[in-house]
Amino acid sequence: MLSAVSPNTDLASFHDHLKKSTRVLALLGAGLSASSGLPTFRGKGGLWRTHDAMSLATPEAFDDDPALVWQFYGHRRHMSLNAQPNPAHYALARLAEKMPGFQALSQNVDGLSPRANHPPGQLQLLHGSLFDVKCVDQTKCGYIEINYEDPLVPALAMPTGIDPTSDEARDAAVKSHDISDINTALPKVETKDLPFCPKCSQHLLRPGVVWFGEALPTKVLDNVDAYMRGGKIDLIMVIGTGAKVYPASSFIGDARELGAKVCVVNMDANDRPPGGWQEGDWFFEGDAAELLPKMLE
Ligand code: BV8
Repeated sequence: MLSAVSPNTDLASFHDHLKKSTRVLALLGAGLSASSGLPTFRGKGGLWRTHDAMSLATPEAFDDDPALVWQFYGHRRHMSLNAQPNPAHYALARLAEKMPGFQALSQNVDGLSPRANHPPGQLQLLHGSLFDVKCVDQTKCGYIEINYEDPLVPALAMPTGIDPTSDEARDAAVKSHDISDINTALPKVETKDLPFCPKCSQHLLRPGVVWFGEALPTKVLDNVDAYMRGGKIDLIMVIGTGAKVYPASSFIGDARELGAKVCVVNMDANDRPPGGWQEGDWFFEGDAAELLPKMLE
């Protein structure tokens, strides 16, 4: 059912409200990094078209085929390291410097907000980071490292010459391999060539991201909880996200209950907040990289 309310698109009224605000949240999604050249989950995912990215972002997928999942994450590490933060990442980092009561809640694992020097105390990485690498055994071993190596191990090196996200990679796979699986554009990787834990040397290392079915990091949830308990919230910006993933999407309703007005920044007018538009919401349609510097100046 489409909500009867239609959102405000007037930038001056948004600026007025932001100027009077002291406690502001921003829920960030893959659309924030789209202009940095990183594919969104729902968009054309390049090489991973034949795999729904969500189906690879699970513990079961890793148990079932750790090499394929590591190729997926090795590829995303490669793309993220070769991408640059865009003006939207910088605009949010500048807002954090000016407004101590601003917190960014990012669903992104691409490392671009930290590389835009977003103050770490004002950035909650809800779903971890591609550059945290940890032992699969976090109960007994618990090893974790921050690692920007590309490739992480030689077996995960991107094939030189062809950009694996390009159509020629797809054509190459179609021409030279079984066309049932586009991922044959990448060489077959054996488990023995995947990264193993240097501490316990028994288990594989895994990407330090939160997979579907896994709990978000306790520390991060505690930080969000403490922020929510800090009193009235003036505004939550919902930037470049379909807000379909829980519990991240639930923070929008939580903020509304604490008085926040909602401002959506999205390329797609259909990606409205959960529960639809409410009186006083803003919607700015377009590329976050274009809009945010204007909105937050
Ligand atoms: C948990 C890290 C419990 C990995 C990610 C049924 C109903 C409700 C919930 C569930 C359910 N079944 C299961 C669940 C729970 C599940 C969930 O929500 N599933 C969804 C699919 C329904 N959630 C979980 O499993 C979470 N854990 O619940 O744990 C628990 C508790 C205790 C103990 C044990 C367990 C964990 C969820 C975290 C999953 N990990 N990422 C990785 O990245 O590989 S989620 C991943 O997908 C992203 O991080 C992000 O959150 C999500 C993708 O969403 P978006 O960021 O919105 O990206 P998307 O491509 O979808 O959209 C892009 C948007 O940008 C679009 O709107 C587009 O229009 C816009 N856009 C594009 N370009 C631009 C733009 N906007 C502006 N400018 C542009 N240029």
